[in-house]
Amino acid sequence: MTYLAKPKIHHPSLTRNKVGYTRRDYEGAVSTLCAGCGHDSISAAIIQACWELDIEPHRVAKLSGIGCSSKTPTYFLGNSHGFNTVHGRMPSVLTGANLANRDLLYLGVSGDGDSASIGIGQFVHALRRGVNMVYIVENNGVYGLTKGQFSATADQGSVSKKGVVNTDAPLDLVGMALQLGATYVARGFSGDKRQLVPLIKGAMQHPGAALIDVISPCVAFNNHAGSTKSYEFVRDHNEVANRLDFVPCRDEIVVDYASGSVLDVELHDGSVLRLRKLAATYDARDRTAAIRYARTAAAEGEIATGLLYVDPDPRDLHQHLNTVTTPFNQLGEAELCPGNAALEAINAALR
Ligand SMILES: Cc1ncc(C[n+]2csc(CCOP(=O)(O)OP(=O)(O)O)c2C)c(N)n1
Ligand code: SF4
Ligand SMILES: [Mg+2]
Repeated sequence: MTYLAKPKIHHPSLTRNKVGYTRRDYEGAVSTLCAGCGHDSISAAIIQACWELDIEPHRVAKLSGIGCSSKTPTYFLGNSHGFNTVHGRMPSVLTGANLANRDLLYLGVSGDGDSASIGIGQFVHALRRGVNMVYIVENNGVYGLTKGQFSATADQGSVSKKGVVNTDAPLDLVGMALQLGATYVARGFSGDKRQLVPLIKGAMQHPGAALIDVISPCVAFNNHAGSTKSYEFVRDHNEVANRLDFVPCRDEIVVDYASGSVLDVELHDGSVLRLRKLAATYDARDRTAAIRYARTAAAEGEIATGLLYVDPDPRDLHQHLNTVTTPFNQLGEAELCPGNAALEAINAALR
């Protein structure tokens, strides 16, 4: 209940991370979602990832749209910047904020309705522009907040709680992100925290457009027999491509299993994404192979999860536009207003 405030006092024995915060410092308000909603597990995974990565909460900007999923930023990172936008408009607000201040870590949280229905145009362009962000879609195949209508990610043939069969073809956000040029593409399951936390950590360290499509069952409207987004269905049809470990550059890199089954992807800052391959020949650095792998799994009725694609050397929107590195709020009047002569020169160049 939101009227029950969480106590602010911490037990002195709680473990602190390298920047001096306890795990509790990364929490938010008490969740008002239904008990058992997958979205709450994703919030817990985000809290865990930020604490383990020693991220200072005030360095994070969390943005969302409208929906049960988009409410969740209230329930984590209570000491971070937050912006709850209009339905489906999170990506453009995030893009603007990122262009104004590249020094923050941008976390976009959305739902399948928010991103794949009303916000599909925004989803598409933020990814193809390479906005440096972690974009998490909490995907339950329905509009949970408005009581369970099929969303655009609902599989063809899946059955609603009231027995209606979905006849429309689904949008596959992972397939789209791969095709659109996103440089970190993963799919997780809210019921598999062991897989999800490292996927989020890897995305947070990735300096480019990172999409994580997280299957997140809606226990109120889409967790019955006939749904392909229920806990039972996902557990039975989860085709795991790899297990990811994130090794920060400060930690020693130790190989603890057969090197043939391990792919180490070194990041710009010396950190390493260690992928223990479960699909033997799978190479997460091959975009075409990733598209093929995800499509083949889907055609066989399975859901491909894991880190499906990563570009170890990505470029982002700032590099594409050659923007100034200093955040706008640190620029002085002289830089922000170069004066009439400079404006005249620009206008003259356009005539
Ligand atoms: C412009 C506009 N149109 C429609 C709505 C109604 N609406 C609120 S949330 C929502 C869908 C949310 O679905 P999703 O993003 O999947 O979130 P979930 O609740 O399933 O987590 C809709 C259609 C709205 N708030 N604003
Ligand atoms: S309606 Fe569904 S998505 Fe919304 S809080 Fe309840 S279980 Fe979660
Ligand atoms: Mg939804």
